[in-house]
Amino acid sequence: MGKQSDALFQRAQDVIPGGVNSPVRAFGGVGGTPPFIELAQGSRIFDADNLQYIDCVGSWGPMILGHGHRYVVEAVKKAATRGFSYGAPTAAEIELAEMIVQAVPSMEMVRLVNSGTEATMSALRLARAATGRNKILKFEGGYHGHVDSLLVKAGSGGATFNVPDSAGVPKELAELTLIARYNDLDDVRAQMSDEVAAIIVEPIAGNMGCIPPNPGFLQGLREICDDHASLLILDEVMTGFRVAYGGAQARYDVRPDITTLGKIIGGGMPIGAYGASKLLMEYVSPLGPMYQAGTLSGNPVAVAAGRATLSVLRNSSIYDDLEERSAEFENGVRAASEKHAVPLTFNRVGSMWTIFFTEGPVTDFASANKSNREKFSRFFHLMLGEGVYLPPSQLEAAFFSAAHAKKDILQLVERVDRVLKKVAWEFGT
Ligand code: HOZ
Repeated sequence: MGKQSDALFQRAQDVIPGGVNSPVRAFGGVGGTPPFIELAQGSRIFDADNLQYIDCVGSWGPMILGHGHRYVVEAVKKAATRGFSYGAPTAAEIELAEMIVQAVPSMEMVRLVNSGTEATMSALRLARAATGRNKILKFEGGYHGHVDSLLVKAGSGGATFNVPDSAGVPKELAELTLIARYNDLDDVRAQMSDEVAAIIVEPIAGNMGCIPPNPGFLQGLREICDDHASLLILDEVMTGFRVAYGGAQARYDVRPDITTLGKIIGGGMPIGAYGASKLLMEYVSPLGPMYQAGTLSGNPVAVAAGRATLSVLRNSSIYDDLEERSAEFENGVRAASEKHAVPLTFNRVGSMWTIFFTEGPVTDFASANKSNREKFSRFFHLMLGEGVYLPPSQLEAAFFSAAHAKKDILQLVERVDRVLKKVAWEFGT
């Protein structure tokens, strides 16, 4: 890495655990020093050494319009001049809530929170409050933020660093979390009982790399929940407004009981939301007995960025353009993999994707884990050297934005081709 990033990483490690404020970005999954970012614009990010990268992380998904979109920046500037935080209601938060319920019909009412973690934590509490049950079911390799009940067989950093079950979670609480294999309805049926408050699932897994649901998987979960009078929570923190304006539930035509959303509804600013039918949301305080609160919830600056982002997304052909460019990239990667005889699996839904270093197919956590991590790390660092910023773990999803122009895709394909040639040479085929 450049001299400045190296020095910053050294300095950071004295005062911040691992030098980072969120584990995956410490590069523990690939080794080396993370670039310290100073600026992001469009499809590019720039580090402290003034090195430029094509950004395929996009703040882990929300930057769907690219960095520094003019309209969003203007909205943020205007909101900031009116005050950063009031801890009181505003008209703008009603407008954002209205945009969300119009886009996602299963969310008749929505509560804004400050992160995806807060959204999933609150969704679980709501499911437990409404059903009077304590158990929940999640999937191995599924990650829903750092909620105690959900740091059991978790993906993302937990899986990357081999700590899928976090220390500090009381055993008695972890025991209430049942685990099933993603894309395996028989396993879900075997685990389910009438004691389960809810199944929580990423409709497209994004935290064990990108893994699409098998045809019928989400519908099957809906049926199993109905059979047991349990609730279905779709965690759309990554997929909401990303794979379609109405999220994965619109794309796959499945109606959850509760939905969680994340930073994309704030254009990348700290925000999240959970929502459901009016009947369920009436459990939430001050209407009902389930307590959940937050001074920064509905923060006016984040809400302004969110409204601006959603209004650009709503009135555009962005999803078609993203599909076209992402498919072009996928084809380029597949061709390079064949040309250099490097076996890999390219999983993609719209603009969300992962290149797994295994022949695949990759359909669940076990198959994602068959990837050759050493090869992935080498690929990652060679790509970084080529000016491409990928998620620094085999078990994370990458994202394109509307700012990734055709020429960016062409450059990416050329760079992947060069890098796979080196990988083939170094590792053999
Ligand atoms: N757990 C996040 C990705 N799935 C990473 C968050 C971050 O490091 O910012």
